[in-house]
Amino acid sequence: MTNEKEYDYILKLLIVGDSGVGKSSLLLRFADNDFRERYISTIGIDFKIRTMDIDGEKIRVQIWDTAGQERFQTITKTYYRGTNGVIIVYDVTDGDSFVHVQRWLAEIEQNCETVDKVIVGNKNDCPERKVVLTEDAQRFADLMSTPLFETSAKHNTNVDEMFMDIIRNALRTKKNFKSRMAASPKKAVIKLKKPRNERKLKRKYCRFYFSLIITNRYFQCEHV
Ligand SMILES: Nc1nc2c(ncn2[C@@H]2O[C@H](COP(=O)(O)OP(=O)(O)OP(=O)(O)O)[C@@H](O)[C@H]2O)c(=O)[nH]1
Ligand SMILES: [Mg+2]
Repeated sequence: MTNEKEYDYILKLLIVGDSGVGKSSLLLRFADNDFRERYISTIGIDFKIRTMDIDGEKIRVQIWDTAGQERFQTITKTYYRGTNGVIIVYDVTDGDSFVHVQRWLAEIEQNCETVDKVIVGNKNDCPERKVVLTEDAQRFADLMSTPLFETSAKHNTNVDEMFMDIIRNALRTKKNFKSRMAASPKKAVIKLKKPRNERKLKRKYCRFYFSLIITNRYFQCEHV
């Protein structure tokens, strides 16, 4: 048995994007430095864990690899909760997968509170087949205020750089949030206003009781 702390921070990342863009391949390259030509579509969800040292701290990163197929979308949605970073992948040789990035971003917006994002153009290893130009992708990423990386899981280009960028950003956000919470715990308390209807109803009941008292007094007076 060891007393050593297993990790200082835990981060949860999610990889989303259309089917076949190379989500699982990116994860396989980052976690195991491996690549497979054969396409085996992910069923539901899969995940890998990597523990790393960043600036002297142990960071445990859980990376959830979702299935791009439409029929798994309901399952995917349940995994957004508690996510620190989302990697949105498209295929630079498939224009539709790039167009759909906007849809993935909207889904993240709907399902996550505070989350760091990165847009990734994968399969950037065959210039003849490339249809999504870097400048168009960069313009879109700038518009969305999201970093862009072009990668190749096959040639191992930019994969580590992309993962380390989102991990560092998500870690910074998590630390900032923690220190803000520690500095002003009171600010974290959310005061809920009573719904208007409930207040109206209360006022109505008060008036009703008041008129009962008045009527009662009146009757008592009459009887005397
Ligand atoms: N040329 C090239 N092929 C790639 C690259 N990354 C993945 N592929 C191939 O693309 C196919 C699909 O890759 P996957 O990683 O399974 O795709 P996915 O996004 O996980 O697909 P789903 O699980 O169905 O959502 C496989 O045949 C991979 O070998 C890449 O960087 N370059
Ligand atoms: Mg997959």
